[in-house]
Amino acid sequence: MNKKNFYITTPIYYPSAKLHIGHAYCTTIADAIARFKRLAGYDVFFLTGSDEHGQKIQRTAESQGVTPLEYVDKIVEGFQELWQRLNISNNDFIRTSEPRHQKVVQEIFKKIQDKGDIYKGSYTGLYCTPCESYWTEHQLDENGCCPDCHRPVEKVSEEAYFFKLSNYADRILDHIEKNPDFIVPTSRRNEMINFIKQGLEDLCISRTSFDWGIPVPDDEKHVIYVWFDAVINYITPFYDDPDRFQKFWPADIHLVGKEIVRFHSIIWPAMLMAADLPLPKQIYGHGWLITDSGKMSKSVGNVVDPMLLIDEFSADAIRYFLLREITLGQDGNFNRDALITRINSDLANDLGNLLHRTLNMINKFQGGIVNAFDGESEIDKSLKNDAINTATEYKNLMENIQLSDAVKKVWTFISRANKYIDETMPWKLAKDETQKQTLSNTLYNLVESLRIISILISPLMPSTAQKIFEQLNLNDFEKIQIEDALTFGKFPINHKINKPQQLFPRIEVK
Ligand code: ME8
Repeated sequence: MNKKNFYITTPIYYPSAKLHIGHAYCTTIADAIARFKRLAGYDVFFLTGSDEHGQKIQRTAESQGVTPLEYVDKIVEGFQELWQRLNISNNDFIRTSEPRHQKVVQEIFKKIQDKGDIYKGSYTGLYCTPCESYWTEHQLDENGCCPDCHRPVEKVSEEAYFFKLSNYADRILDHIEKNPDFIVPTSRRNEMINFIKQGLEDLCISRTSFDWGIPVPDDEKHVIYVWFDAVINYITPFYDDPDRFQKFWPADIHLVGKEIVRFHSIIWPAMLMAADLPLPKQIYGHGWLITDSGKMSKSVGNVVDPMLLIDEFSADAIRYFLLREITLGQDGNFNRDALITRINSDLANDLGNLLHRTLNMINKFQGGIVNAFDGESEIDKSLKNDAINTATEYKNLMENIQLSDAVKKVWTFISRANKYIDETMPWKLAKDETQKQTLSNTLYNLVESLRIISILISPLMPSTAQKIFEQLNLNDFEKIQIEDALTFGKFPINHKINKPQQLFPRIEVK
């Protein structure tokens, strides 16, 4: 049988500074989706990377007395270390300074140029260097500054190549209107429709004022505009490999922050149309992490370093918080107190206690052996129904990328299983010889619930899921599939479990 394929991307981040928790947020979401799709039997390609060219990087490198490549090499190493520590399962990592990327960008440029949709002209415009964006007068904010970052723009005049974006306005509008899921959420879609209806101007796609970029083919005085270069990363890994191109392109989801939806849903599709390539299926614009002092941003200096958070609380605790606390598509608050509350109540308490109590009782009352079950009470029946309903609803929610709701579903079931312990009182059953089978049934239902829970949380908190698997002494964690969570009663009988070990220590609040 042919495997189903799935391709998801994150933005490729600028190595102009270390990454903050906002970047970790986007990459964690993409990772949870990628892992869920693998769990659901898809052949997944998950891509992230670094967007290394442009004037801003060149200036920063110069100010530090190093070459741009020396400068980015070091920062990008930090990106990769962060993704490793956060347990990100990307299949490839694109650096736009790599020759494999340069080659594809030049080929696409040439292809569009040969077709007549790239021409040479002269450009005078208002340029925001931090955002690498040109703006027209009417797009500036009320202070005449960049509408995205609100910093001053510079008037720049240069000979330049242009991409005939204006040629594609009608086709793109038509595509957006005919494909309601092309831009999600709807608020972003409406913004894009309004933006296009105001008219699209041709896009200046080359620069001569600096040289840290990919040269324009046959005109090396120009480097290609960093956004034209960057979006092409999404096809770089398989552009020269027709089988893989066929397999993974078009991408299923470009997950991006809401501020760059425009580049992904208008400019990138127009470039693809010009190059006669299919368009991505969906652009998902997620919201921002806000701190008490506003949107987290490198230049404002209110960033939270994810590496320090991982050191302090563990990768899975951070992943849990990001996935649970913020509804995808909306802005969300990042707050240390809220993080600690979640860790203590949901992880240490709800999940940790369920595992600990269950394994402890099996060790204490049955010598660590999970016995066969026989018969079921009304309470057992309701727990089993809840388990299956939870797994089924979780699957639907994850398929619809309602991650936070999916997490909440699982935790409702965890609370329910804890309550089952209180209702059935295994410590009482253990004192009564005639209740031996009921005790076995109860403990069976609990470990089986934990098996299902560990499968459901595996895309969200992969190392915690694996730890639970190990404590349950189950094998083949790597081979689990979502179907394994949809049937109650798969836990092996006469099976020896391990001693419980703490998953999340309680954080003392000073
Ligand atoms: O824009 N909250 O790179 P970038 C949530 N290189 N997400 C945030 C965030 C916040 N406070 N801050 C950043 C670029 N992000 C380009 C992309 S793609 C072809 C080129 C996330 O380093 C969010 O996903 O500025 C946002 O879109 C991305 O980081 C911007 O990263």
